[in-house]
Amino acid sequence: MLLLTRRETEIPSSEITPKETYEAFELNRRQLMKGLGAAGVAMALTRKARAELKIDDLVATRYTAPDRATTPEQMAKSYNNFYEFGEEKSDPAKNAHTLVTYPWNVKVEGLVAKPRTFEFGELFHLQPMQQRVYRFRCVEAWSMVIPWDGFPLSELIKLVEPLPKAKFVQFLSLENRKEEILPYGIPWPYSEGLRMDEAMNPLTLLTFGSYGETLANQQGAPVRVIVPWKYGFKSPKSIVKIKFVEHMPPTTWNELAPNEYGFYSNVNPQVDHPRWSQAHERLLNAYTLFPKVVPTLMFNGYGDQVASMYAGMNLRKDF
Ligand SMILES: Nc1nc2c(c(=O)[nH]1)N[C@H]1C(S)=C(S)[C@@H](COP(=O)(O)O)O[C@H]1N2
Ligand SMILES: [Mo]
Repeated sequence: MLLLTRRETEIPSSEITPKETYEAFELNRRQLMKGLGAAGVAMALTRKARAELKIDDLVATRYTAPDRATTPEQMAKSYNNFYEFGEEKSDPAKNAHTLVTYPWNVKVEGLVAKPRTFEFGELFHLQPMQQRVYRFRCVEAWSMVIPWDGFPLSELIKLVEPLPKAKFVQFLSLENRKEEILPYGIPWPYSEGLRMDEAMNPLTLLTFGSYGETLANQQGAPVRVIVPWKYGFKSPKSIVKIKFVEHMPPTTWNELAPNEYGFYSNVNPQVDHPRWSQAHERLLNAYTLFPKVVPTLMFNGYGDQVASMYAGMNLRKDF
């Protein structure tokens, strides 16, 4: 991991990735697209190919880490919330092997000029990969520091050309009642949403991997969204549909308990959850019996990049 600056700054790829590596990837990508076409690219990412894929070799741009140690990889992959696969933090790692991630399509629909269904391989090759080390804050007052691999969701959004009427984006996760269980009477499928400007923010990552490898099933393989300035539940896993809509879409937690989970759910140490404080968090970035407790940062520390989107809003009301 490269730690060049204290804060997340975009570092031109030329400064970090050897030029040859990036050019090789670009060449590879273009040859793949030209020689094989979309179907071929899709074929090139069969389940086996994907399992062997080192996303790290494809990373063209790297964001530097925050002032915190990175969570050990095994910790990030064994302490998860993925209610489709159980209620306990250890359940997803045990149960998510039943998730079938190939073939996988993501349907992009609604208020767009160019609706389109992407086969996973097409989606994967849309843009050069970036690695972004983000703070990740769960609403349950614990947090991790995770290197995610993907590219800004905005790149996909630009491609489908949203209509002026599109004001929100809804994400729907895989619905597979046969293999999965949803506790607390959570309705299928898991739904999340962002306002259009939030979805277009360069920090919002369409995510295919972590720690330089393809996502583990329990992390939401093969593709999820990561929104680092919001509580973790706003980062939907294993998505199959992206829908552009005019009105604020229904979202799983907001529907379930609107007084506890707002639509925006920006990380905010000043607005407590009705049942606990959000002022601090347990920092899960080292193997220790008593994790460090640190103050939670407004917008999870991403205020410079996101606060302007909420200027003039009452963040107690629109929590
Ligand atoms: N489909 C789906 N996405 C989901 C969840 C879920 O239960 N189902 N849990 C959310 C919650 S509460 C958190 S904290 C993060 C956890 O992501 P991680 O396991 O990669 O840390 O995923 C979010 N995305
Ligand atoms: Mo969470």
